[in-house]
Amino acid sequence: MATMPADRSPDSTLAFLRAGYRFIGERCDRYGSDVFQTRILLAPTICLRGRPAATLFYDAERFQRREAMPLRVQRTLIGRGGVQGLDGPEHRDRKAMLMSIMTPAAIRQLGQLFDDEWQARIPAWEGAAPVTLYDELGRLLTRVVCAWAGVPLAASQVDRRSVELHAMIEAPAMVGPRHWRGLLARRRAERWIADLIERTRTGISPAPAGSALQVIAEHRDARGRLLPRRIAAVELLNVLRPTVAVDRFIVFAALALHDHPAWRQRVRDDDEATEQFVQEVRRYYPFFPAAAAQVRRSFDWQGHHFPRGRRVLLDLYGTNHHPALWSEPELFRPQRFAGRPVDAFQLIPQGGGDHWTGHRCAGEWITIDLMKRAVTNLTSVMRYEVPPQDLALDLRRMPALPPSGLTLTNIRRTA
Ligand code: HEM
Ligand code: MYR
Repeated sequence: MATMPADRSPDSTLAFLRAGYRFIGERCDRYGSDVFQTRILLAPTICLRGRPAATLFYDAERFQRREAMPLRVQRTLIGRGGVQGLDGPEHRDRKAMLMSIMTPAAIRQLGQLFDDEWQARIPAWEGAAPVTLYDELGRLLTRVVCAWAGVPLAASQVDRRSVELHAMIEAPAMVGPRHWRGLLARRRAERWIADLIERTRTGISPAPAGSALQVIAEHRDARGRLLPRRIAAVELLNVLRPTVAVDRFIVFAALALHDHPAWRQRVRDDDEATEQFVQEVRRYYPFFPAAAAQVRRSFDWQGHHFPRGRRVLLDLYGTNHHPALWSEPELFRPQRFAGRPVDAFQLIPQGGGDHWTGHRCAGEWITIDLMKRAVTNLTSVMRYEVPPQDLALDLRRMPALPPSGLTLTNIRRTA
C-alpha cells in the first residue's frame, strides 16, 4: 500500500480558509499527487482532484453524502434534510422531483422572464449614474426566479429576500458576522417558504400549475407521504438560492468580456461561440470550490486506502484548472471547447457524473441558459463602459467576486 502524502499540521482549517480556491491544488502540486490527506474542522479528510478522482468520487457504491457536508455549510448554504445529503433510493426520488422542474419549456420560460426583466430595466440604467451589475442582477434574479417558481413576492420585499438569499451564499466559509448573517438568513428564509408551503397545501395560496412551488408542495415520496414542510422549504430554497447565485457567474462573464474584448464581436449572433464562451467562464472563474462525501465502505484506489467514514473533498476548481486536463489552464480561451464534446468528469464547476442518478447540480442547464442570455444582453442589446475600478479577483475569498461588483457607466440600449 502506498503512503498517502499528508499535511503535517494538526489541523488545516485555517490554512484552507486562507488559501481558498488554491488550497487543494497547491498541495497536490507540492506533493506531486492528486490525492493527499489533511485535517479539516479536526476531521481527517482526503482531498482529491483530476478526472480519475472525479470518476471515483461520483461512484455511489463507494461514497455517501449523509453527514458529509460540514455542519457550518448545512446551517447556512444548503440547509438540513435536503437532496444534497441523501443517498440511494431516497436521493433518486428527491432528485427526480427536482429534475422534473427542469424541462426545456420551463427553462425557456425562466429565460424569457429574465430577458424581459433585463430589457425592461435598461431605461432606468440609461438615466442613472454608475450601475453596479452584481447588485442589479441580484435583485433582478430574485424577482424573476420567484415569479417563475410560483413564489409570491411583493415589490417591497425584493430587497430583503435578495439580501437573505445572498447571505446564505456568502456565509459557509466565513467566520464572524458574515457567518452569523447567513445563519439568521437561512432561519428566516426557511420560515418564509415553509409558511408558503403550508398555505399552498391548505389552498389559501394556490400554486401555479407546473411551478416549482406546486411540484415540491405536492410531491409524495415512495410511501405516499408529503415532505415535512421544513424539508419542502429547504428544497424550494435549493431552487431559489442558486438561481440568484447565477449573478456571480454573469458578473464573471461580463468581466471576461471586458478582459477579452475580441469575444464581444464573436459571441454576437453566434450561438456556438456564446456556448464556448460560457463554458470557459464556468471553467475558468472560481465558484464552488469543492464537493464533499464520505467513504461508505473501505476500499483501495491507486494503491491508497480509503477507510469507511473518512471525509473526502473533490477539488472542483482544481479539476477545472488541472494541467493534465487543460492546455494552459490559466489562460481564458473559449475556443478550447470548439468541436469537442464536454466530458462529464472533466468540466465540473457544478459537480460531475449524472444529473439524475448522482449529485450533479440540478440547475446546470438553467445556469448555462441564463448565462448565455446575459452574454447576449451585454453584447447585442446594450452598450456600456467599464470605468476604472477594482476588478482584482481574490482567490482566497470563497465565494469570490470582483470587489467593485462590476460598475458600468454610459449604458445605452442598442437593439
Ligand atoms: C448541486 C454548483 C446553480 C440546484 C450543486 C453542486 C454544485 C453546484 C458544486 C454539488 C455537486 C455535488 O455535490 O457533487 C452550482 C453553481 C451554480 C449552481 C456554481 C451557479 C450559480 C444551480 C441552480 C440550481 C441548482 C440554478 C437550481 C435551479 C442544485 C441542487 C443541487 C445542486 C438542487 C443538489 C443536487 C444533488 O445533491 O443531487 N450545485 N449550482 N444549482 N445544485 Fe447547483
Ligand atoms: C448554491 O447556492 O447552491 C450554489 C452556489 C453557492 C456557492 C458558494 C460557495 C461558497 C463556499 C462553500 C464552501 C464549501 C466547501 C466544501
